[in-house]
Amino acid sequence: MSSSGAPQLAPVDLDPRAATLRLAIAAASWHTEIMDGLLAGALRAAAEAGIAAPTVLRVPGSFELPVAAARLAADHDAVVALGVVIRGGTPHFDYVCQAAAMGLTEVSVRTGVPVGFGVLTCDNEQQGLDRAGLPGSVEDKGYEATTAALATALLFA
Ligand code: DLZ
Repeated sequence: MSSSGAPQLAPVDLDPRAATLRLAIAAASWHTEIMDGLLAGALRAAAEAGIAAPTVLRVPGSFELPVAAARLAADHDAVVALGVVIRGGTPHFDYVCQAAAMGLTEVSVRTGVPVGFGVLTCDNEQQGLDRAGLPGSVEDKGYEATTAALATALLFA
């Protein structure tokens, strides 16, 4: 999927009421360096929106993101799910990616709470590093997913 055509959304340009939103970040723990970049980007976007202390919940893997998002959606206005899944030699990749995507979609639609999709589904580690908002990365998917979740939550605030 190409990122060309992405909207130029910046947290500082959001409605100032963004600062009052209850934001939660659910973050998986596989692939530490990439995850650290995604989480830093999400926290940077939150801070730029005026949210100093979002809830951060670490889960073991991306498969656990939907249940975490479901719990967090109960008492937050917006949720961001962060994870990194890297293709291996078995079909496990497809099952984890599908479970995360379908599960997070289900949570969002059922609860009406926006869930930002910051789960990288990569063929190799370099693809993740390129999108993690790290020095040398070309994209910052944690930042983007957080901004999208906040912008969507504001539509209903
Ligand atoms: C098992 C597994 C594998 C092989 N790869 C990843 C991965 O690349 N990224 C990720 O977030 N999680 C991975 N997992 C763990 C699963 O998401 C899950 O935590 C376990 O299957 C336990 O439910």
